[in-house]
Formats: sequence, C-alpha cells, structure tokens
Amino acid sequence: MQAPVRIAVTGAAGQIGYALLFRIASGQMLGPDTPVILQMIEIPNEKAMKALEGVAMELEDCAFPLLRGMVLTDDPNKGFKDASWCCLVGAKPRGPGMERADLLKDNGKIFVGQGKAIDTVAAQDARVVVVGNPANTNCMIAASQAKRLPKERFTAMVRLDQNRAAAQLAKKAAVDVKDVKDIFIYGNHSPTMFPAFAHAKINGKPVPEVIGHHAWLQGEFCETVGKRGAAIIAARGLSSAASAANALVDHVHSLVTPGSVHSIAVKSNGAYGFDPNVWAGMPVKTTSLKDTPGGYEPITSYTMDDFAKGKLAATNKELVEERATVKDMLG
Ligand code: NAX
Repeated sequence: MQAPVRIAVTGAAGQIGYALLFRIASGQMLGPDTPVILQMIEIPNEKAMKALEGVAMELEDCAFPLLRGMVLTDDPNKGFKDASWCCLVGAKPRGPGMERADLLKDNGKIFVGQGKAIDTVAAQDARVVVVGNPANTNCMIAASQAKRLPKERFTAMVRLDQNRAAAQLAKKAAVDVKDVKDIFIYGNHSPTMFPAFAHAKINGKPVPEVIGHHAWLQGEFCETVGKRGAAIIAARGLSSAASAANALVDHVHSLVTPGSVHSIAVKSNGAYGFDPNVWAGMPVKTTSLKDTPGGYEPITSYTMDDFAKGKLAATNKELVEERATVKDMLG
C-alpha cells in the first residue's frame, strides 16, 4: 500500500462537496490501494465552517479504511499544502439579476487567489481540476497565476457533459450506456459545448449510422446535452450535484488510468481551431504514470465536418469573449 495522497477540495460543505468527499474517501477516485488525506476548504464564514465540521463527522462515521486524515480550513495556503490533487469546486452561484459578466468577474477573483496558493504550497506533482463555473475560464485564470506548475496541470471538467451525451445516445439507440464509446465534448462547459456525435460509436458502429436520424443528432441531441444543467435546476430546484461529483470522480480516475481516453478541458494550444490560449474541452489519452500521475496527451487527429466546424467556432467565440471579460485577472 502506498503513502497517502493529499486531495484538496474547495466548496467542501456545498452540495457537490457532500456528494464527492465520501466517494473519494471510499477509494473510487484514486483506486482501492491508495489511501487519502482530505483537505477540505471552505470560506471564512461560521455557517460554512460549522457545516464542514458536520461533513467531517460523517466521514469519520463511515470508518473508511483508506481515509488517513482530514484537514478543515478556510485558509487556502493550509488547504492546498502538499496536495497532489486540487479539486476547485467552490464558487459563487449566479444570483438573481446577475449578469454572466459579473459572475465571471466575481468568481474570477477566487481563482486568482487559489491559483497563486496552489502554485506556492501544493505538491511538486500537483494537478488541478476546476468544477466551479464558469469552469473553463476559471481554470485559465488559476493557471495564469502559476509560475512553478506547468499549464497542462490545470484542467477543467467537461466529463459531466460527456456522461450526459453518452446516456442520451444510449437511450435513443436503446442500448446499454457501456456500448456507447468515443463520445467527446469540445469547447466550453456551457450550452455552446459540442458533443461530437459523428466520431462516437455504438457497439463499434458509427453513431450516425446506428441512429440514422441526422436532424435529431444535430438538433435535439446537442440541445439536450447543452441545456441539461438548466433542465435539472428546473426539475430539482437545485443544480446537478451527485452527477457532477460522479463526473469529477470519473475525470480524476481516468487521469490516473493509463490508456484511458476521455474529455477534459485543457489549454487548447490551437487544436481544432480553438484560440491557443483558451481552455477548451477535447479528447485526451492518459499517458504513463511514471513521471507524474495524471499526465495526458490531447488527441488532435479527429477531422471535423462543416456542421462540427460551425459548432467549434461558436463555442470558441464564447471562450474568447469570456477571456476578454477577465483579462485584468490573468497573471
Ligand atoms: P453550493 O453553493 O452548494 O456549494 C458551493 C460551496 O463553495 C459553498 O459551501 C461555498 O461556501 C463554497 N465556496 C464559495 N467560495 C469559496 C471559496 N473561495 N473557497 C472555498 N469554498 C468556497 O454549489 P455546488 O452545487 O456544490 O456547485 C459548486 C460549483 O460547481 C458551482 O459553481 C456550480 O455552478 C458548479 N458546477 C459545475 C459543473 C460542471 O460540470 N463543471 C456542474 C455542476 C455545477 O453546476
């Protein structure tokens, strides 16, 4: 059994945090042989810290054999100390009447501070996953603060969108979700994202051939996946939490599983016509764990038809606009 790995989670007392921490502590994120120390970070607010104490009590009551320690803090420099995985979940929700630009700016400030703290105190092999919205741009902001850690260590989550797309395709084709492969998400974690159905396979056959209904794939399918978050808020009165936590477990688990091919948002470096300096969803392949766990290579070889190119251009435009809104926060 290896030494415990320190995992920092911000927004630990929030709804995603509550669905996430128990899965990490049970070994579902890093595997059954990796003990963990949970470093749970909240805001300096009595109610939030009290709630976090309650979560920690419940974690204790689970008697998870892999959980070797807990840190509860409102200080990012303490919370990220020596962490190998930094899961940035905490962010402000969009308030009534709040413009998207205000949300970008408000949340951007959080990620400036957290990016700096991670770069200063986290482990040498630290990797960052941003969930708090707007996730791609927050990730770009955090990465821009880093002087020590390479930019590719900063990723944002589009796995929930990938999982949603796989589930919708399985439902339409009346197959098990495990029979759906190679469905990847491109661009922003927002309704402009593009689930590239033309490359996906169902039982080894191209999805367009199996579904045979192009208008559905280009229309209802893309729309359902892109607006699923809003549909869940409308139904539940709260945003997705268990499925978001599950996607974060998948994101990291895939990054520690060599050979795994999955969608994450990374610095685009110009792949698929994205602006080189935005963080865009795309498929990656996890490489060997020898040097630093979590290494990956973007897969840049898929060809896009005109419909896909239009979708990629639209989601890229949004990412470029988001970057312009927060340009003063980029280190
Ligand atoms: P909650 O409002 O339930 O919890 C957020 C928690 O973060 C709160 O406890 C709050 O005190 C804490 N927090 C706020 N600022 C913090 C900071 N600077 N440091 C540490 N903690 C801080 O939200 P929840 O439902 O858990 O969602 C969290 C974030 O995930 C939101 O930004 C949400 O929009 C985003 N989502 C992202 C998804 C994705 O696929 N990328 C999907 C689900 C979710 O919508």
